[in-house]
Amino acid sequence: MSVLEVNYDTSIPNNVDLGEDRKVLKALERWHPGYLNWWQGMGPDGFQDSLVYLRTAVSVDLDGWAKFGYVKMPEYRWGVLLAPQEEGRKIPFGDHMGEPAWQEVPGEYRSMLRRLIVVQGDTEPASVEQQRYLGKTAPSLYDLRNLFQVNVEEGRHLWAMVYLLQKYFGRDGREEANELLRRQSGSLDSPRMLGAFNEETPDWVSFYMFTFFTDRDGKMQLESLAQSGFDPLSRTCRFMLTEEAHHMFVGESGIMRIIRRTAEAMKEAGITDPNDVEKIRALGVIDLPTLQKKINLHYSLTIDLFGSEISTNAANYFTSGLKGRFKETRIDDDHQLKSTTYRIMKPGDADFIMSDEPALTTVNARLRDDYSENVQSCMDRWNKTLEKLDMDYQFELPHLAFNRAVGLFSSISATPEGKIISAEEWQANRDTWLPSSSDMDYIYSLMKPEYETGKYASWIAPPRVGIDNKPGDFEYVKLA
Ligand code: BYC
Ligand code: FE
Ligand code: FE
Repeated sequence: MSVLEVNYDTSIPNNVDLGEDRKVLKALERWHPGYLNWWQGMGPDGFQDSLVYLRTAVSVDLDGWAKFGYVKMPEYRWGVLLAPQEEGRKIPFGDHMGEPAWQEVPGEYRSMLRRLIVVQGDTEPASVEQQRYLGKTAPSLYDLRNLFQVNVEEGRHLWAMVYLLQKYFGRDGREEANELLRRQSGSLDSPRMLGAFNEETPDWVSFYMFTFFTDRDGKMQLESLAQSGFDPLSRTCRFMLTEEAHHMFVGESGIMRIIRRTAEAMKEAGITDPNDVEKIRALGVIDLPTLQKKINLHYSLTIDLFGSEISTNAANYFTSGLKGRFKETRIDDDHQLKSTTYRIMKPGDADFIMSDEPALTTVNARLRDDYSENVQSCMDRWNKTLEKLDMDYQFELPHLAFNRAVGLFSSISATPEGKIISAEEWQANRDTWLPSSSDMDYIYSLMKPEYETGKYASWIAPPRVGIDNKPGDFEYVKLA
């Protein structure tokens, strides 16, 4: 069997020789019932007996790694899949740069490494919990299938981190693995670890925004962890990234389809002003200003996930070789950052100032900037589409300082345009910048399920191509 193939003979599909690693296999088998219990209790509400046309990873060979077929979600084969080991891989940055990548946990960094793996692991089930009720209001079977694909893969991402904890961290790894099933998104006494993962994802616009913005934070963080000197983490993250692409596609194309549908309905009704919210809503579609408010919300929540702009945690992760920068190996510098600087924006007395800070303590800010650049280029595509559709409207990312709860900007109030204002003024204008309860009520009023094969809810256009090249009237989910 090629090293790229996945072994489906053990109870847990894997390409890490679990069949030979009885101790770890046993530990994972002991964790498995709790996971299934969590999936049934906190995963998609209903639909557990439906047949969903899902992809399952059967190989880590990037040409043809997945196979498609109807699966009942609880029977999905969640597996442990690592990208192939790179012969002679060296630690690419930090104090240990140039040394052979670690195949075992470096003792001196054990707790830092465990913390990173736990934080990463915590977000995966959190997102499934946040998306739990969306199936009830899916705009089509195609979208329902995409939701469930994302959900089972986030479940697999949890497995990926739990494997590292069980294999490399002994008893405390096992305890952490159990805790990952105990914390719950939005819970008052044991919430998920990071802010955005305790927010609600109450409707499909939120879902597309979440997969567009927040799964993209996932991509950026996984890219930096894929640089890790701890080779098993690097390999795990590299394979997770292949799945992540689809999650972001679901978000980006979802918003694009909403835009298309809105433009089409406006044209039919002869409405030319995108800000004529009332008339547009009367058509049963989502107006662009409301989408802009959703962008403001999800972007600001997601950039909080990068941590403080100036962070000694981040510097320590970097120096110890555990977490690198985006595309670390392609950056042309010393990869040690002992004497270089990075320019960041900071709040000044009345305005913002640019400041050169040590590059080492600003790696969070740099990753966030790389993220923002990526988001902007995708948003440019939405804006191009708006132009082509003759819509007199362009989306804009809000200023970095807008609506922040983490980092340098969290102590000030700023408008989306980046004007510093008083907290009172901010509150008084909140509903013009962020979705108000009536905006949310309107969106929610549109959330009626459309389960008929090949049909789509009134507020969203059909996709241009199906999943796995299936035709438009393909039955992506056979409801039980
Ligand atoms: N909320 O030095 P600081 C994904 C804490 S998404 C709450 O500023 P640091 C996915 C921080 O933990 C990717 N707490 O930041 C997407 C620290 O606490 P301690 C997930 C926060 O540590 C969609 C303190 O504040 N992966 O995969 O440099 C669907 C000071 O921290 C927050 C990762 O994040 C917050 N927003 O960086 C499914 C990668 N921000 O330690 C999945 C792993 C900070 O003092 N994690 N804090 O108690 C990391 O690299 C880092 O933990 C962070 C924070 C980048 C998150
Ligand atoms: Fe994930
Ligand atoms: Fe994801």
